[in-house]
Amino acid sequence: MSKERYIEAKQKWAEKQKARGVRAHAVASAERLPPGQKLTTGFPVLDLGVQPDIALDQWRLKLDGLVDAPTDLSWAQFHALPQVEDISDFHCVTTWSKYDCRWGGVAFTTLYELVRPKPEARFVYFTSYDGYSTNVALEQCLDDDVLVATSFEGQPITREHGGPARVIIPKLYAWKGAKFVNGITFLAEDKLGFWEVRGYSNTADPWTEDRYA
Ligand SMILES: Nc1nc2c(c(=O)[nH]1)N[C@H]1C(S)=C(S)[C@@H](COP(=O)(O)O)O[C@H]1N2
Ligand SMILES: [Mo]
Repeated sequence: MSKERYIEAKQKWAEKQKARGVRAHAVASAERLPPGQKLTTGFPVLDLGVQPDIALDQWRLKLDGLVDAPTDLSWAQFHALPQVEDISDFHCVTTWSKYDCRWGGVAFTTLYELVRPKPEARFVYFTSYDGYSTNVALEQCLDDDVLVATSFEGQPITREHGGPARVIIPKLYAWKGAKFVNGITFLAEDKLGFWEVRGYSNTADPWTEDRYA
């Protein structure tokens, strides 16, 4: 199941590379704003009141759990992986949306190739330097637009917006994307994250206003 998703994401990337420079927008749809959302041109900050200050030479991204090749990447090792840029829309559950965010970093599919999850891995649990966590089905992480991003609009992601690195999962409400990310664990069983144990929806689909469980 996740194998098919993975192949689909790789195909979409091939098409996107071809269209580079031609397509200016993330989605060329008139119905682009999910129900109950308001468009913002600013960029609000949402966090737990802590914005950890991580020196790049201290930064690590640990990938573990049900994988053949667990690893602990340094900043240099992370940047030695293929880097991509992608433009996507951002939807926060508190009802603001932001269009055409240009994120740069490593595609989730690249990390998937690197660690080779075992067939029984079906869920992903993300952890962060501020104590945050969130969980997503592996299949949803295997969309082509899912990134571990280190740049926004061509600049390093600022600390308030989750730098050095944050997860971007455009098709889900933004709490599913961990800022200050430091761990990605592949699991057989789902494990609820910070907001998911506090009543937020586990599936978080903006198009069905799947906000709270
Ligand atoms: N580590 C961490 N990641 C996080 C959060 C957080 O508090 N800590 N908040 C989430 C929520 S609710 C949203 S809407 C987005 C906000 O990202 P922004 O502050 O860049 O707008 O980050 C998500 N990821
Ligand atoms: Mo949010």
